[in-house]
Amino acid sequence: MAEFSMNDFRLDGKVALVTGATDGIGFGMALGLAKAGAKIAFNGRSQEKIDAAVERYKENGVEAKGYVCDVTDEESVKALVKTIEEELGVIDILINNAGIIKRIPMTEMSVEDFRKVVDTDLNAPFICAKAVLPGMIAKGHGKIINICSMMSELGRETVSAYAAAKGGLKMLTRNICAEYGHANIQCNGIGPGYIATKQTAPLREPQADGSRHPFDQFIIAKTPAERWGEVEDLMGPAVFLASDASNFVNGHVLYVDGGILAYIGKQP
Ligand code: NAP
Ligand code: GCO
Repeated sequence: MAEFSMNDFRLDGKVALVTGATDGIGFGMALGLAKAGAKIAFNGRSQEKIDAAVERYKENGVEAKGYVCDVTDEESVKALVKTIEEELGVIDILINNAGIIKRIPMTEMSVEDFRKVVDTDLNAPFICAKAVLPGMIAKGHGKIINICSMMSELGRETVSAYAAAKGGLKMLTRNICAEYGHANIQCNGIGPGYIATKQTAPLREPQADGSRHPFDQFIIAKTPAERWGEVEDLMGPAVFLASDASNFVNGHVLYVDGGILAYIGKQP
């Protein structure tokens, strides 16, 4: 029997691409992977944000390589993967993190807006996974982590496109596992609960009288941990799913939600 070692959690020498890691959850997970030894490549849509992020990585002791690339554009993603292979090496770990949300009641939502969300949150993870898989197959191993959501399991008012995309991403995760598990590729999801980032800032905005936003109060009441998650809460789970310690974990979505999915919520 192979011996277990804490080194199985290390990522020394591994090349990781974290999409949309100029800020928020992606930035936090990329820092986590770097602390475990991985070389970090990340992308975003503007040079300005990339430059600012590279500086923030440096302040945290990480030499990350940032690239301008819109993940919805297949040619741009193919070029990104080629450049990373030349500059850092073949990608061992892909985290499909880039994502957007539009909170619009379904009957008022344009088809264009619906498509834009699905394009970023579902089609782009397909494009990125498709681009890295050949290199991973040739190398004999690979880790793909798709950032899912509470909305991979639950619905709520105004987020039809996001829920459709994140539910689809859960199934894309299982399908990549089913199709490429034989090639020693593990594809898992992380389903963050409600995490304090730019994306959820409007849901935490204090009211004019200084009181907490009703949605903020609702999330505290719905989360057994009684708090919003922080990006740091995603670091350990990301390292685990990127490492050899999870080599027989495949097609799974790890919910990192302070217990939301286990709880019916507090009586008002
Ligand atoms: P965020 O702070 O808004 O960050 C999203 C990132 O995605 C940005 O850094 C943005 O980079 C990038 N991005 C968006 N569209 C892109 C595109 N077309 N190409 C390249 N990059 C793109 O949001 P977050 O809260 O950290 O969310 C990160 C991921 O976690 C998303 O998939 C989100 O759905 C998911 N999630 C969030 C929560 C939460 O509570 N916050 C919970 C569950 C799941 P640029 O602006 O630099 O392009
Ligand atoms: C919303 C939120 C969520 C979170 C997250 C939950 O409007 O309900 O933005 O969708 O961002 O994905 O896990």
